[in-house]
Amino acid sequence: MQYIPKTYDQIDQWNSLMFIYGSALKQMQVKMTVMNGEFVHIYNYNPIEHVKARLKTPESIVKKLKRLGYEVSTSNMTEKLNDIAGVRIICSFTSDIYQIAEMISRQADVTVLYVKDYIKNPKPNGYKSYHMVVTIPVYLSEGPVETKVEIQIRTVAMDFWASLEHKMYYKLGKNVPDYLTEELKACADVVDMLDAKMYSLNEAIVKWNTQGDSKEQNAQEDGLTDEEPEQRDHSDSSSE
Ligand code: 0O2
Repeated sequence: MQYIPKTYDQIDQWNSLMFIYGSALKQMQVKMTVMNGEFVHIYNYNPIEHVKARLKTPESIVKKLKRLGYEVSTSNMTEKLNDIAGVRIICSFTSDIYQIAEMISRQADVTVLYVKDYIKNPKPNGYKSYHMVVTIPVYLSEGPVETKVEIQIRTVAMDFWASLEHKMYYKLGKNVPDYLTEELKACADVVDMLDAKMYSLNEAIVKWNTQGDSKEQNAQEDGLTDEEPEQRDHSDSSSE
């Protein structure tokens, strides 16, 4: 964020910052809804299962700044933290993730600052997700304010794992027995397997449907649709 508007500066910097981040989140949510709607309209398929948006809590902001060794200030908050506004997009298949990421990058007013692909390069604990840090302009009366939003894109299965791991372990950090770490890693492998299986199952269903459609089309071209044999039977019997 390059500047904090003067009018807000006088009132309350914290509240005005959170207002701007909150507005950026709302804009991202609208973008997701439009993108998903367009996809349904064109391909009759919705890649996005659901979207969660959250503003980082004051406690979490202070904790993260301290953990990173920065003084707690509004300027450090906007400069050093990239996930004050966060959007999580949950989709069905890994292939959807890259398609959604591509659609987001193509948006004219979105600037991708960087990407962390924890799907191609999972964390040692097994964490998988696709992270993008982008900026989006929030249009205030004094002009646009480029605002950072962290976007996490993951499958339902990856989200299930990450949510549980977050509750059980991620925030505790150290002092967790090794066997728990190993169990969580083993669960992450199961998630991998499930995602791969569901993907190939879906591919098989799509292929089967497409074959069904082309058989139907061929039959129609040959004059052999489902209804026609019946009609032929009637005409045959009437002629007998
Ligand atoms: P919370 O409570 O979700 O806010 P960067 O922002 O890129 O400068 P950072 O923050 O280390 O550096 O980025 P990273 O590694 O991409 O992680 C950002 C967020 O991803 C985290 O935010 C988590 O939400 C999620 N995340 C990253 N690693 C893990 C993990 O191992 N397990 C789980 N469950 N989530 C993870 P916060 O602020 O750490 O937490």
